[in-house]
Amino acid sequence: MGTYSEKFAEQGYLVIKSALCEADIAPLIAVVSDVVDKRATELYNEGVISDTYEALPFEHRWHAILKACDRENEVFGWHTLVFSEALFDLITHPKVLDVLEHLIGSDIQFNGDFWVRPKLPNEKLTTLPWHQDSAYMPDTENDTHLTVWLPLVDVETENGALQFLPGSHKAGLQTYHRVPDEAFAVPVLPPTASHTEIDTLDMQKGDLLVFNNLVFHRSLFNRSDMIRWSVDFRFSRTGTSLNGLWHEAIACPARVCETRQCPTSWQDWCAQWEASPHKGRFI
Ligand SMILES: O=C(O)CCC(=O)C(=O)O
Repeated sequence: MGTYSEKFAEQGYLVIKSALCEADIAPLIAVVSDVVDKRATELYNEGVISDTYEALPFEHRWHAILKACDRENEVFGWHTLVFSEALFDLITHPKVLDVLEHLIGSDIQFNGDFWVRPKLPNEKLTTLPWHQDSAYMPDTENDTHLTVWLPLVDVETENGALQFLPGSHKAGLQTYHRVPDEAFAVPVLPPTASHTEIDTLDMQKGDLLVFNNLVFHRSLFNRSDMIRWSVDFRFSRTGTSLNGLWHEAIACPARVCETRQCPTSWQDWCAQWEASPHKGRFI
């Protein structure tokens, strides 16, 4: 497994093909599908739509509902809507933690940050510019924070794959500024000027991507007619300061060295969530 960590150190990211199986991901897809179904029923009962598009597959239904009422995604990602045991089980899945263990050791904390992204066709809101995650997580650039990103549908260039600049983490956190019409801060200097190689990640359901908080990446425009659903969550070595990040209140230990088990139960995490100040702050 030495190659895992060597490649990760060199590139700043890593894709593990078929790390998970259909049964590992299906419960979260069921949660997301339920959210879509509930929203469709509400809109139908309010008389806003005349069809709930029940027969449409996961990768089309939410888009069809929004199109029918001439609406768009209100947010780039879903948080509270998908808070569930299925999500917790995926975040703390031994297969996920086994990958992380090769990179940061076996004392692993979940940082509390998670998003399910409904990336719609032709949508700017969910098309993220070149960035390093530390640009959006103040005071994290001196520690390692890992994002695990899982496609919930097969992903390729056409429907909004992620692109990476291999090795770009080695130059550290760059300077960012806000520009008109961009929802996210962007680097002052375009990173492609110093990194010519762009790696576009075609990924299948079950593949696992892990990347660090300093590697440059972006999310392509979705030019297909399907939704590019994905989920991502973040981790660090236990004890790494989260410096008051908004999700700190729902951070928890995910694996302990002695047993290599997750010491946090779903009930524990639920209790943290119930007590957290940001509960309900995000959709
Ligand atoms: O899922 C995406 O489209 C973007 C994800 C991303 O850039 C991130 O998690 O930092």
